Amino acid sequence: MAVHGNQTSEITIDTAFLTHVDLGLNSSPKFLSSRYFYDEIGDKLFVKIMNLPEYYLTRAEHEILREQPNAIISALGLDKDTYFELIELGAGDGTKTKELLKPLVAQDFKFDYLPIDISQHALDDLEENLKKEIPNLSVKTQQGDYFGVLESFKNSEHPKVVLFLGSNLGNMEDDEAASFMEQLSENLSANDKLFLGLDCIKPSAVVLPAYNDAQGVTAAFNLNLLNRINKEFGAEFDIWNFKHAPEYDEQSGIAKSFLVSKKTQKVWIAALDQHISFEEGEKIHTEISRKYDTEILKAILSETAMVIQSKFTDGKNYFADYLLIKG
Ligand code: AVJ
Repeated sequence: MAVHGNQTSEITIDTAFLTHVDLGLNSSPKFLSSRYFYDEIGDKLFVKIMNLPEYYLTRAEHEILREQPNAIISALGLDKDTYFELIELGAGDGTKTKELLKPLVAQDFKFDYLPIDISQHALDDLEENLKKEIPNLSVKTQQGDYFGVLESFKNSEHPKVVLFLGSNLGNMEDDEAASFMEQLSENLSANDKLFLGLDCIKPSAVVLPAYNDAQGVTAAFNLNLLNRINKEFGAEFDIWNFKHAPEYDEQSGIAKSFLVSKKTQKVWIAALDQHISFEEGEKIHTEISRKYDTEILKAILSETAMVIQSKFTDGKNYFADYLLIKG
């Protein structure tokens, strides 16, 4: 998986997370950020989500990478004699990426693969797996959040290809996504590439079930945020008093997930020395999963030096991988 939150033991308090909980639950309307979904349990639930019949995103993008690797590689316009860095933001388990790594190695391209993830554990697993499956691949893992690592790009004068897959950009509001892309663009050099995976705008009948699966895995994933607050901050959320409620606006292409209070209640959070009050039906906004089309992507890129060079889609046109080039 990709956008991991901080991995925190129960002894150390994640103060950034606590400050966020204080802010988000004392705001009106209430919110919590999806970046905190990914503790150990959240990571496991997300792996389950990727395998759900309703969650088409991962399968659609995997199909693109599995069926069009050579078209993608040729679009990257790489020179076989020039070393480059293949950087992946939020590498996760590398299942999809291997579809590109294998032919790149087989075709003798000169490159290092630099997967970046906030979770050292995920990186160690990935490195071990790649050693077995693609022994000739040079892997240099980097632990950290995207922004810290983006800065370090500047210190390297090698050509770069950045992978940002899985529609992880969709977890950002449009203004955040725009400034993220600006920052990324500023840290790249002319001709560097970004291969960006985005979920496409499509009917509600397809999108909503992906965020409201029959087995309730996505509900458990969303509710785990409250369990995490219980564990880390001595809170007393009873998750049975909340329900998972996703919404999707077909017009804008924005999916949002909420946790809705089933009744009027007060919840104690020890680390904040505070009760949080909820009315019946009151929502906590926990996630945005934006869907894109080319116009929306262009708007997000408008303040950057990045331009769209090509677009790859799956057979159902559910998902798109855009190849962007820094002008
Ligand atoms: C990992 C951000 C792409 O928004 O679709 C899956 C996370 N949330 N089910 C998404 C997620 C609920 C996922 N991303």
